[in-house]
Amino acid sequence: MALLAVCDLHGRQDWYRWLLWKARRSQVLVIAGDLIDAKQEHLPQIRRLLVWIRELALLEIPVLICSGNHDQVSFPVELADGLSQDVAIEAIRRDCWVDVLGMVNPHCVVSKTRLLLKQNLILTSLPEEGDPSVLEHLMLQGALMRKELAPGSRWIVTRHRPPMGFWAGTGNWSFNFYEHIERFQPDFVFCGHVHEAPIELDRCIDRIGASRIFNPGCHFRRTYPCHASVDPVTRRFTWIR
Ligand SMILES: [Mn+2]
Repeated sequence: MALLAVCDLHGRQDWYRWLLWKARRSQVLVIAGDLIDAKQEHLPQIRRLLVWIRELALLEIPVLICSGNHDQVSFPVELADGLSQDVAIEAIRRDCWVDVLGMVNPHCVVSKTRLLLKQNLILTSLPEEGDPSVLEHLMLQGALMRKELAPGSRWIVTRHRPPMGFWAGTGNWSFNFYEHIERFQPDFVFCGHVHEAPIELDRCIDRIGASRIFNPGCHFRRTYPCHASVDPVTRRFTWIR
């Protein structure tokens, strides 16, 4: 099985096209936040992403996505017309537009924990902003699923900001990601946010106990995004930057 992980796509259309092509040969796709670039106009970027996530849905592969600091914008009401009424109402109600991706693509996991029995995977998406108790709940759900429902499955968590002390990751509020990784020991954690750190360190992986922490990094001059390809069973990985 091949899991493909990227982060910090910042609305780059060439990178999203590459990803759609690459996803055909992957079993799981992880995008660790900053899907759009907040410094550019939001509406066209989100509109293109809605088209993209529907194209990806046709491949029927599981996609794990979390929001990043650049994604902290409301769902533009202009886009509600393209959604069913239920989804449109829910989309406008939510604080973050990224959750909408999980509503239009049934294979996309955003801001929740889901067990995929067939793939033997547990996927947890931790949003960039939110009540720390909600994030803790998502981690508890994953830990319980692994213990009670699917022992032997691989648990994959994504959150945009790395845990404190890793790739200059910082706790921006009271949810201490490091402590939660140490406590629950998910198999894999995918982060982003600190674009240059892995490239400067020449290393995209770190550890907290039995957990492997990845940050693929971001290199704007490339025609493809920095990415890590990981086998969740053997833990073997390749990193292209
Ligand atoms: Mn970023």
